[in-house]
Amino acid sequence: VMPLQKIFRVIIMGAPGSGKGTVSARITKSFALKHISSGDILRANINSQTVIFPNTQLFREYYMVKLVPDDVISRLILKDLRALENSSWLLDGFPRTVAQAEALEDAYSADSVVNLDVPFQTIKQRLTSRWTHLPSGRVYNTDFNPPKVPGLDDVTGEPLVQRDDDSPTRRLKSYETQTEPVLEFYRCKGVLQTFSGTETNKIWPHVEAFLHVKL
Ligand code: G5P
Ligand code: MG
Repeated sequence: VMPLQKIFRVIIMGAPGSGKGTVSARITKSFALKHISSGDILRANINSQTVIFPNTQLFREYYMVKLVPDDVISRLILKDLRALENSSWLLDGFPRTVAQAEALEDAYSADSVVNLDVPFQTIKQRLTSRWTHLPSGRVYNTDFNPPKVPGLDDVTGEPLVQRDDDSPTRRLKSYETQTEPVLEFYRCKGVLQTFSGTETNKIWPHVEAFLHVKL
């Protein structure tokens, strides 16, 4: 892991299923950044039945269909970032709306925003070969990272499910209307770096080379 000379704050962006989690895991293997994933934080909160989502059904509804309200997610993420005051971090899944980007900007400025630009058609194909363990949010892909036993979660052995076909479409729509304006927000600040492609393995070397120079 490459140690950093100064504190560095990086955001990774991209549509649902574009590979943010996969690329983040590779980044934190190579660079000393702490990975903060909004999706992981939300899932951890739901699993521990904390006050933010006392109702599992409500969370599922958010998780599958719509975004969590800006004030709820901003409060959660900023609390975690404050605990990392003197560390470098990699933020994944947040901000997803301009209101969230502004809330973040009030506290911290991003040094760099890595944008994964993957065609929607590729993402739709990817999501149809995707299987999810609903209680934990663990995801598998029958081509890319299959479960050890087909149809079963590696950790609990419980059955995996596929989301209804409609849900990727709706999530991509929400990305287009609510999250794409965030890219513009960072483009104006001069920190946006876009990486285009259809395969994570081909995008990754470019991201790695960029961060080597940047960090
Ligand atoms: P999440 O958890 O942030 P999303 O919607 O951003 O979820 P996700 O699923 O986490 O999307 P990702 O991290 O961009 O996608 O991608 P990934 O998991 O690495 O890869 C997706 C799949 O493709 C995996 O199965 C992977 O193995 C496979 N894959 C990767 N690369 C390749 C490849 O090259 N080829 C192939 N064939 N496969 C590949 O958010 C979840 C929910 O939480 C709420 C929302 O409701 C959201 O829907 N939420 C927020 N709400 C409001 N504001 C926020 N800031 C929120 N953050 C989360
Ligand atoms: Mg993710």
